[in-house]
Amino acid sequence: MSESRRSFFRNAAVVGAGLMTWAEGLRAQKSAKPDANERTNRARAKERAGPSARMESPDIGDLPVTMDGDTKVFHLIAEPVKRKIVPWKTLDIWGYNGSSPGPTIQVQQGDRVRIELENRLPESTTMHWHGLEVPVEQDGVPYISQKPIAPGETYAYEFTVHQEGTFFYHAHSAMQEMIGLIGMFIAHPRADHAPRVDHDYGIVLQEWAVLPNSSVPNTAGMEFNWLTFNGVAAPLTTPLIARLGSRVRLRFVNLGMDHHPIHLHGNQFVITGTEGGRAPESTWFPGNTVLVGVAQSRVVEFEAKYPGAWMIHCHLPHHMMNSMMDLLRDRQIMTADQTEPTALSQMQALAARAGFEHQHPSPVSRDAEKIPGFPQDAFMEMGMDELLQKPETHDLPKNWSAGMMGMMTMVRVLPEKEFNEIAEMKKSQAHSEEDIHELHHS
Ligand SMILES: [Cu+2]
Repeated sequence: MSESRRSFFRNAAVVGAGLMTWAEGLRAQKSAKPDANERTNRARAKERAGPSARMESPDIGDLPVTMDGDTKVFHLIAEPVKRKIVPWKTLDIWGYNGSSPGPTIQVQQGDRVRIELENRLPESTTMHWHGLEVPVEQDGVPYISQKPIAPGETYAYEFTVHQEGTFFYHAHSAMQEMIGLIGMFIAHPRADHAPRVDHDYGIVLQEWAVLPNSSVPNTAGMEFNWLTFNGVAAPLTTPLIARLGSRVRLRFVNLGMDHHPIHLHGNQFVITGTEGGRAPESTWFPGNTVLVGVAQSRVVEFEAKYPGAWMIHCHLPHHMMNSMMDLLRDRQIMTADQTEPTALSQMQALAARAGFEHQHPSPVSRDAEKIPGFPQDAFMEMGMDELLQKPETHDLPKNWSAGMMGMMTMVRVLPEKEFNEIAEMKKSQAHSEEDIHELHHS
């Protein structure tokens, strides 16, 4: 019996009522005449033995858990953090445990959880469990369901997670949300959803209004100029890796001022879940763009049938670019530089902060500056492959980073050999990081 089945039966024994519902559901499913899709799905599910994929949130980690009897205990620290969002720009924002978004909390449906929230902010805060059905005194609304948690205080939230799905946690005050106090809260179902997925990725969408040469977002401003996936803008976003022939789940969570139409290249997906949990299969329809509204979660799944590096990005044009507001002087009075030498020197000024040499990779015509409207994207591409080396970017085409900006990442669908190569690199990187950690602590 697989581990997940075993733990399911353990849980089921505790909540007998849950078992009944599940067993009835299973019987109902069996008695219905399977259509071709279902047969394929079942065949596929059979091939996919072994433990279910744990959700990965690239560029942010998981919050560690300890046990107190049967209760899962998490310790969240609300605090100011420095977040490098692109190699040449670091923001002063607020987050949890050194990260914004905060580390991901992953639990199993049915778990009893306690989250100790330590407030190291200079002001009061509370925590709201977005989408979770918790007793009202755990709801995290200042003055209404609890007293605000003062700076220096720790407050414990405790509840049982009877749902499954893609939820999130956030401070329940507008400005604190906008300066980064948010994280994902994933509740895995007691029994795996069918069809099983092989890869499961979570992404938090955020936006920031940062004035020129400032590092602190203006949380009252509406001029959003930095758009991030999991707290980083492309090309710093870590590509998602998927094995060719696998089934991939992507979960998007939005807590900003704008709705984001997230588009996947070269594939069709179905929306299999929302901030309310799993959607019935009868509601699934194909698409390749999902609108992730403010305060919503959207979960999509697709079969990774086509090898390649497939973009995933917000399709609002202004959300597919990085801010050039730090280039002062003439950029303030004209749309962009029109001559190559001045454009190059401006871009080099930015590049110098991160320590790389800027060479714009795409040619322009000789009479370009005589054409009204020029330039549009001509000088905006910044190739910095060498600063972005990690297993997930291994072997991408030269200058790949010049094509990536803003709310953008990619899913790299890789044949067995390439997939395993990168998986091995990730594993040995994780080990060497552990070694470094050991060294520092021995
Ligand atoms: Cu967007």
